[in-house]
Amino acid sequence: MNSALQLQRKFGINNSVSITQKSPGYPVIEVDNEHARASIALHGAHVMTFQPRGQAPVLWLSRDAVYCKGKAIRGGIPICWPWFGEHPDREKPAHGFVRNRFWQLESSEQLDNGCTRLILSIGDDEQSRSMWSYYFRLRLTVVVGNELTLALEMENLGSSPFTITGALHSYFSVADVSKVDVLGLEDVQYIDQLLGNKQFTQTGPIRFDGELDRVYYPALANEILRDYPLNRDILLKKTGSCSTVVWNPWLTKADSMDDFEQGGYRNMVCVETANTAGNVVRLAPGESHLLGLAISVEANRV
Ligand code: TA6
Repeated sequence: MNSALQLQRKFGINNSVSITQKSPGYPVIEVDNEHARASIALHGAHVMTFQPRGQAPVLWLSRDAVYCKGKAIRGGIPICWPWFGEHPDREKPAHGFVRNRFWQLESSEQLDNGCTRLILSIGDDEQSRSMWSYYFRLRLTVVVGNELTLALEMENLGSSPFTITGALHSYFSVADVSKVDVLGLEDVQYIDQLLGNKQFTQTGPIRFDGELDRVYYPALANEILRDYPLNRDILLKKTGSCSTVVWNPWLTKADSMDDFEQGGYRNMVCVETANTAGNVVRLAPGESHLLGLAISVEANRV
């Protein structure tokens, strides 16, 4: 992988894209255009921050996040692939391995509408095949504008079919987790990961007064994270995802994670654009699938 300086020379764009580094060998793409600011680490192709002009930050990022190879960044939008959650073989990392590895930056482009488009990719190698024996390529296209869009294209490059689960595991920033509603999942079935994966049906908005960890399926509708103190709605439009995971660790679980800043659970909600539990993605040789998410902010429409 190139150094931040080499990447800057190749991909930097005046008044739009610069390449910095969290530490030597840990490059970060900083986008600052007329619509918004954002930052993306090449490690995990991890969107860390997104802030449209005139808005408070949209993504939550832990002050205690760890920036080193092999450790997923706490916050932002981790890419969970090719499996979601714990692997039966506990030797293998939770939420797959692509969030723990450096991706390649393929291109940076300033668009006529003032948005900035970045493409990052990763493929299989000996190390990945030692954990998961398939041949694949992932390509993430990120467009930073007033809306942030992510399009994760996953392709089977091998001669055997494979199935995956995965998610865009988005951490959203909220003023107070006890004063938000998650809308769009009303009447959807969910499994409660805290109650032995028992199945329930959602009635009304999702609200938080303690640890919550649920997989909603089938969940095809767009969702809204309504933040009453900030008087704003975070709109989530998704494609290629049939399940949605909603999570807040609350105090005890958050405190058990060294990279979760003290009290940070009060200012974050995960609404994750997923394919997991009842819905896996099966790719035949040569086939691909697109998992997409568009994040935008509007004044609260209540
Ligand atoms: O998305 C919810 C979840 O699966 C939780 O159970 C919790 O494990 C969370 O993901 C974070 O996982 P991580 O491996 O990033 O600490």
